[in-house]
Amino acid sequence: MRTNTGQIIHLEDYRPTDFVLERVDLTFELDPKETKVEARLILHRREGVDASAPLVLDGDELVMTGLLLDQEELAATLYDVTDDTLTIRGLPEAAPFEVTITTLLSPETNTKLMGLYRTNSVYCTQCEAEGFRRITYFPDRPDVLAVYTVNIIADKKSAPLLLSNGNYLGGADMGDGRHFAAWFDPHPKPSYLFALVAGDLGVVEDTFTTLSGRDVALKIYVEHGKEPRASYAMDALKRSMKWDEDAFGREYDLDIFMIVAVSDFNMGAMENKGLNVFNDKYVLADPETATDADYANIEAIIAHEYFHNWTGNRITCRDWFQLCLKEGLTVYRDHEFSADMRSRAVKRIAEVRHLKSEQFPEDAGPLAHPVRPTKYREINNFYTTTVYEKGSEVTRMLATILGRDLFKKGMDLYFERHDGQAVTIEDFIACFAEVSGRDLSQFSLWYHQAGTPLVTASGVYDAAKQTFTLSLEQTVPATPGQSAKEPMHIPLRMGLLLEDGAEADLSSVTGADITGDVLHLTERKQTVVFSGITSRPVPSFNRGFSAPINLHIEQSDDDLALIARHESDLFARWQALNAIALANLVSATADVRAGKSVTVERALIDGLIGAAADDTLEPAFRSQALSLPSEADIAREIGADNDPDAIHTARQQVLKAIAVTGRETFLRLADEMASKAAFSPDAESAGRRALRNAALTYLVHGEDNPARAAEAFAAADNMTDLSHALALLAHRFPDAPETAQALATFRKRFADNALVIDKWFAVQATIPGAGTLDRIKTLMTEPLFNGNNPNRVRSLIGSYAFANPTGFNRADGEGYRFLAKQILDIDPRNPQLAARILTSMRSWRSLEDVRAGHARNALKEIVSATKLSADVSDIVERMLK
Ligand code: 0A1
Ligand code: ZN
Repeated sequence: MRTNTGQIIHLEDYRPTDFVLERVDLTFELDPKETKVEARLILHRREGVDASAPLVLDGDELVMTGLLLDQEELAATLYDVTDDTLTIRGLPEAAPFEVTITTLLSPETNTKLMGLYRTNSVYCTQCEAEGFRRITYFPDRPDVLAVYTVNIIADKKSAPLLLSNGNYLGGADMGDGRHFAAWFDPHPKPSYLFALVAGDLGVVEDTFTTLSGRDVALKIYVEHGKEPRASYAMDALKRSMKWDEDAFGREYDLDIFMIVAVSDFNMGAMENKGLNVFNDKYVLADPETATDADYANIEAIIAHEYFHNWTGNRITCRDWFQLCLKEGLTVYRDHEFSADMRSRAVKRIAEVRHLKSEQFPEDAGPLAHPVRPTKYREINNFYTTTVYEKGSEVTRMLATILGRDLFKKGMDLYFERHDGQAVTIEDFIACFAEVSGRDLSQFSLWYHQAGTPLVTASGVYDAAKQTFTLSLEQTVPATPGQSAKEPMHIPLRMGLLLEDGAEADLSSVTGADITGDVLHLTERKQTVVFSGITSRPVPSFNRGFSAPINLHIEQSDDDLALIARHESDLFARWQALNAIALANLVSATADVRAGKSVTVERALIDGLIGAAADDTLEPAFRSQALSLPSEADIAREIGADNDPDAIHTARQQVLKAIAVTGRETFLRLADEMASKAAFSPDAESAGRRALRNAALTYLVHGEDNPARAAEAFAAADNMTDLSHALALLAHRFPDAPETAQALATFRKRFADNALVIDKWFAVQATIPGAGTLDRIKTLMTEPLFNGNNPNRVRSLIGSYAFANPTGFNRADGEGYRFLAKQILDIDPRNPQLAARILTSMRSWRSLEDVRAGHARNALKEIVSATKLSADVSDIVERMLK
């Protein structure tokens, strides 16, 4: 295990390397137990660097069996090896030199899934962030860009396929049962983008002609027999390639683009140059086994990894502090792609729901950090929703502030100026400052200040003067290591809705800059006066969620209902409905805790049912309108002293009240939205399924028996409907014989499809209530469960900890103790996975005292364990601080 558990890396300590790496030649002789790697590195001393400076290379769990300098064995006095470095002294002053390092690896026993490992008999690598140093000693940092040649030698029978980055050079039979292949990648790249895959896989092939007329071979490799399930991914890939040309003018730059789907992977996917490696969950789909959400995820992740070819690969990060440079920007690009492929408003609603449920809690808890952090202990722990999703929102705000044309100009300049470089956020921002002539220093605070800003707004209408005066105030909460914050530049898209349904003209204004419908909030406090307002206006703020903030405004349900009915921005309509629902759910929770009966407001019931019944709106939007804030959303809104059981009870009662009143509407929708055509994964068909299933959810909650859900389960002809019916049964009627029957049927039908069985695990892990823990313990002894596979662990243990508020937050603390035990069990095998699952406890301080006490004790149990990984100790210590 790595021992650098105490070392903190600081941004301010960044220095370029002493040596410049020119070329890398790698030769792999693959063997499950003993793979030999020979790495030839051609380097020279950087100009101005002291002639006595040694070369220090990174390593991690390596066994070195050879070391040559310019093909000569190196005297033992000229080098040192420690657990994580190789230091070589006495190197030439100016001339280039060649270091040849031989290492031995054991892919089969590499359970961390970093470096070279085996998954289902396939050799595969994962090098981001610091996995390359587990292959050979190397300057393993993103600002070291080199050209790679890779030779792969392996047994011909078990590994007929030998892949690496770049273009295929050639190969040959070696006459001894082995064969070899050589690859050359002409684009200089950092080591984290290196990849090698070898094994026996099936392939789906296609071609794409780029905008300049070059033909690119496209290949998606999957396990034999699964080829038909890769056709949607191929389609998404071709659409991504075309979109990046149309939207950003970015063309692909190699003769071949490959994707390999593997079943053991710590994350979603990886953008290695020309050879993306994917968690198979984000490649494989067909109607029988994939839900509409799975299809949407595949489309988004295929696009994300492909888009990295320019934002990440051609232009990469100078150091890992700049991770958002590639991730925030690439998420923004994949969001825009999906918005163009699907309904923009519905996509935005889903993004904001995700941002609020994942990033807002991170930003409000002990793990909060800036989008561009300034220190880290374990970089793996910074692949966070803040870096990714908030990073994307920051890019979106830049586009909002600059407007479409200037944003595009800035991107063009960025691509032109920095192609082939490893750069910083400052370099990125400078491009936009230059093309717009704007000072973006205040805007840059979004990268540097953690915490979700809170904007409070109140308005006064003066009928005599026909003015509307808006008082705005922003505060950014204190976060770990940052107590005092500066005011930010918050671009608030807004409208003033008038009595007659029209919108006020915002151009006559004092106290703030307004461009189009964007109000630029830049001071701590701002008083903004709009003139020529002919009736009391209803302000609608943060259209399209133009800024990732919390907004507090006293607004009556009537005003919110008006927005929900008349806003021209569809997202804002949903936002208003959601605000009505959230306020009602919070007060319902207080009612439950006070032992009172729950009040469900008319505005909520009418608003939801009205939206659901409105045939002029697209079905996907109506299903989003019907979907109440989650229990976690309610807890976040309450903020402190949370009782998850009370929240659950309150939400169930509200659901039931809506179900009873809206029964006729829901019956009609369940019928009208039923599909008459063959399954298609397109957004419009998915929207109809979503609306039908939302209606079914209410109907089932309004009834006291599982008949309707059981019937839906029996009738389902696709995985979206089937898994939805299964969840309805299990969550609403966990102990009914119909549920046991459906779970058994599902298991039997899909026992040979691990990805579908993950849904079966997740459904059971998220059954509300204290009894679920025992169910999970039993499921862990299931032959279909495999504690070494990250997807299995995430679907059973991860779903429980992240997505089962009542089950996990048992008042007796058993849920936390169980998780602590699992973390300590997983950590030695796979620290990254353990650390990520542990972040499920990030909001423990907002629980009521008894639960918070149990949670603290469980965290203390982890922290006091001997031999924790850097990954887990970093997370647990920050959570306890
Ligand atoms: N760069 C990838 C994410 C990624 C990060 C670390 C990994 O290590 C296991 C794997 C993937 C992306 O943004 O898609
Ligand atoms: Zn990414």
